[in-house]
Amino acid sequence: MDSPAIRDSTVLVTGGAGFIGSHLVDALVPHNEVRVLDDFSTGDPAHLPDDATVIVGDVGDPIALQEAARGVDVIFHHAAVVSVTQSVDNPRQSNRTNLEAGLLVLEQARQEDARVVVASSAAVYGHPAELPVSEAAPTDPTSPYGVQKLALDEYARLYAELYDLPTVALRYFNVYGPRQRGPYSGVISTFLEQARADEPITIEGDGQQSRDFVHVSDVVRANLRAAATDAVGEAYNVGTGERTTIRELAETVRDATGSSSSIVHREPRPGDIRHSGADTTKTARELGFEARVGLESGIRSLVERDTGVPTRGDPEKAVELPGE
Ligand code: UD2
Repeated sequence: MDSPAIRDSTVLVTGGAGFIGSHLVDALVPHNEVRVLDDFSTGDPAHLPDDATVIVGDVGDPIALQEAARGVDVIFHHAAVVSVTQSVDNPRQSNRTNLEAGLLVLEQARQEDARVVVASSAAVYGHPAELPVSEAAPTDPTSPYGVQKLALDEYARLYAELYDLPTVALRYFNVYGPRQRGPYSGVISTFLEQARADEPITIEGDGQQSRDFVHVSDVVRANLRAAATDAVGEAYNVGTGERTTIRELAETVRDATGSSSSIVHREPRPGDIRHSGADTTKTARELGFEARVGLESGIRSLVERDTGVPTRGDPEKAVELPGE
């Protein structure tokens, strides 16, 4: 394994019990003093290693945040309302967590002179005019969630410019991997659950829409790079550069599970993005990051984790990693 990009530091992971945050905590814990601020609204305490210090609280609560951030070198800001639908239903509530709390984190980082890595999203692009979509493409979000992530992403850049705060915004494409579950968890975990239960795999629309699926272990590696880079004050796409249609995905999941599920089509999702895929040039050049886990092997490792069937290589490897 490569040597870790961040060592002997005191770090805070907001949303550290969540899907992405908890994998990041696992990667950081062996070499750093790690604090987690999480209200467990969607995160799971069972995901947290014993070595992390847990502060149970809302990231939007200045007192809790102040306590959690005291003396830290880096804040990884992953606390968020991740459901796009929830943001449409209640824009003010998601704004409070996704934007106002993010601003609090940036302010707290100024006090502590800490680096901040913020979780941004491909949602900032809305319907991309060109594919693959580069960081220089126009931003045109189609949901309150996207607007909130865009504002946070812009604030991160502005704090670098105005206050010389080292910030990095990571624009995640479609992240998948172990621990992703629940009603807003994404198409891969939904298809896997359906396939395991031999229930119909439900494609919304014609299945020709496409996404750039990036494994959570790669997202963790991107965070570790962001914690170390000199190229701050920038936003970076975090994807693989490969697009897969939802139809192909359904077939890949069915094959990998050996399921007898049928593949059925439902009504398309209103407002669905047709195609989404990252231009990874800037991230590779400036952040020195490229995704390593291809979709098929990523899905295979998820299936193996569940069935316990050992296959080629180490199924845990894709999640164990990080390091540069
Ligand atoms: C992703 C992010 C979201 C936001 C958005 C920005 C996830 C989980 N969500 O939403 O947070 O950043 O990108 O554009 O990464 N689908 C089916 N059948 C199902 C479930 C989904 O066909 O049972 C389709 C769905 O209609 C869509 C595609 O799969 O075309 C991906 O859906 P998703 O909810 O996993 O992610 P997405 O791209 O809408």
